[in-house]
Amino acid sequence: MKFKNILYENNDGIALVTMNRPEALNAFNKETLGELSEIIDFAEQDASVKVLIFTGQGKSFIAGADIAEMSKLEVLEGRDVALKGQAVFFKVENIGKPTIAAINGFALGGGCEFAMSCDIRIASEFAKFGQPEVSLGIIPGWGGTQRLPRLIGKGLAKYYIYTGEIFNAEEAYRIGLVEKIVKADELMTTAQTIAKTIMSKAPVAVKMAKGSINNGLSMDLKSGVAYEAEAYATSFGCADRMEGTAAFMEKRKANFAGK
Ligand code: CO8
Repeated sequence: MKFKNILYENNDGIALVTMNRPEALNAFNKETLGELSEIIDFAEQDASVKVLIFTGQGKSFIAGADIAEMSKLEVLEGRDVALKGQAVFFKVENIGKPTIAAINGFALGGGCEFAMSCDIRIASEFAKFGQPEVSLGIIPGWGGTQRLPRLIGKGLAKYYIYTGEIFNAEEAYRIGLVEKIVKADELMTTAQTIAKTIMSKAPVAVKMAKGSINNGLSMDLKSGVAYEAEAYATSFGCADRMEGTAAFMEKRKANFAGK
């Protein structure tokens, strides 16, 4: 698949999605958002794609929304772009396959919001994070006011959103915004190792776990665990459950068919 601002390749089931507008630090313009949306639709349908890894070309992951483009928008156009980005990030969050953000550099504003829509975030030691929108006279509009407090808690989210402070990978790890920090030259191999580990597990079980976590987080606890029981039952009815338990009993490696 060929796009103007994003590189896409499928390496043995791992879709590598590289934001490729380094001259603008991979900022999201409308065109790039459209391309990302197409990629998610495509990867969802392509059964050969098992896991997606997102990263950025050059020194940035994604430096946010394209400020030059944003500065020309009327109020209602701004609202439309906010809604469009939110819809695309919902798609990213809810694709039925695991997603990993391999954050190589700046993950600011919309770039941080995008990373938060992925399932797992790993950061290079040189990554930088922040929601600096208030410096531009706006607030995060692609889910930042909602996903950041869900990930790091209300107080810290307010601190970083009100101050616009840019912080490093160590702080991102300390507050739970990223799951791992690695040396810059180990970022992609670490992301691939995580992807391969997930791929060795029962695919339907992983998909059910994702749905259960994502859906449960917008429910009260009782409804969430009820949802979990149904997702559990789905995994229990799969051939993969028979294979997984048989492999354990027979002391061999499971060979999951994803059914
Ligand atoms: N948009 C457009 N261009 C950008 C962006 C951006 N977000 N970030 C960097 N660039 C461009 C620069 O303009 C520059 O271009 P040029 O070479 O033509 O002058 C090039 O990328 C390189 O950038 P710098 O020279 O600034 O690089 P530095 O290493 O000196 O600085 C920084 C790097 C600190 C990342 C700096 O570029 C910066 O502060 N960028 C802006 C970060 C930011 O504020 N992001 C948040 C944007 S707002 C947002 O994301 C809201 C999302 C919700 C939108 C809702 C709908 C509208």
